[in-house]
Amino acid sequence: MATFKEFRNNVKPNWCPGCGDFSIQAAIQRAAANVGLEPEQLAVISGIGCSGRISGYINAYGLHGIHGRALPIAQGVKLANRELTVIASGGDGDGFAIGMGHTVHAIRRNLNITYIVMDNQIYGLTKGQTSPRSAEGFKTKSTPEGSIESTLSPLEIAMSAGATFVAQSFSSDLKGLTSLIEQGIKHEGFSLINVFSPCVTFNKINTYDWFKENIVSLDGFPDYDPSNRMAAMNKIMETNGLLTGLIYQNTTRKSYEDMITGFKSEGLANQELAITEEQFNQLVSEFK
Ligand SMILES: Cc1ncc(C[n+]2csc(CCOP(=O)(O)OP(=O)(O)O)c2C)c(N)n1
Ligand code: SF4
Repeated sequence: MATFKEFRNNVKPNWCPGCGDFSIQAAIQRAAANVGLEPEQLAVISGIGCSGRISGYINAYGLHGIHGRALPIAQGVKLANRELTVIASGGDGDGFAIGMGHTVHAIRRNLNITYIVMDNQIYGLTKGQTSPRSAEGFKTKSTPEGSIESTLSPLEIAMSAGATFVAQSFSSDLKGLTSLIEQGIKHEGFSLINVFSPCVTFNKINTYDWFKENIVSLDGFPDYDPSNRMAAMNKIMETNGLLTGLIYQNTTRKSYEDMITGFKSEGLANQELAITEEQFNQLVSEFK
């Protein structure tokens, strides 16, 4: 059985020292090992951003896609080969700005994919502009007088889009985050895990200390029932979206793959070719 070290490759991340994304990478590697995966059973598909580089830093199948398009690619991978465990990941800009249309529809489509958003509440790669997650009044180069747009609440949007698994974590909580990713991988449907991941270079407001002071952990609510949709929505709103833990899970709804009539359960690699080798070569030659 693979250990988390086998999910490492020899590419050195070029994230800034202290970036929250390092711990998210470690948590994905640990969770993959803990659920018993081998590297060839995992695909990590990412968008563009500092966070989007993650697919290149994990020893598994990977695709570093285009900005805001991690989810369409990840869904294609899953539909092509449902034997693969598919993790999609990227920044809050990637998933909640340019990619928001895909995020909402992937949530309601409910394919068996784990989507990990590395939420630093800013655009890191492009050197510090506001993201939809930035607070009102947040000053950046693109908003020198402070952002005048309201902050988007991905958890509320996910709940109203019919999400079957909604969780939130903090990159410093390696144990809690690893456990949530394991639960997300095991969940039979789409799991959204939003992870606060401080950008130490450009976001001087939402720092490690800021998150530590403001996060509200569900560990403090032993009677909380994550199957109660109304309670989940209330708790998200009560805590101004700063709640961490497994917030909502619906285990009764089937995944998209399980509802398509005639969908092949075996991965493509294990299926007979529907065309002859000659026809296949002819097809390939048309792309030369
Ligand atoms: C289609 C397209 N539009 C814009 C960009 C420029 N761009 C690259 S990354 C990025 C946002 C980065 O922020 P986020 O997704 O939150 O990731 P982070 O770098 O903070 O991890 C933008 C706007 C792009 N690469 N492609
Ligand atoms: S700019 Fe911010 S998000 Fe990007 S690597 Fe540096 S700390 Fe991380």
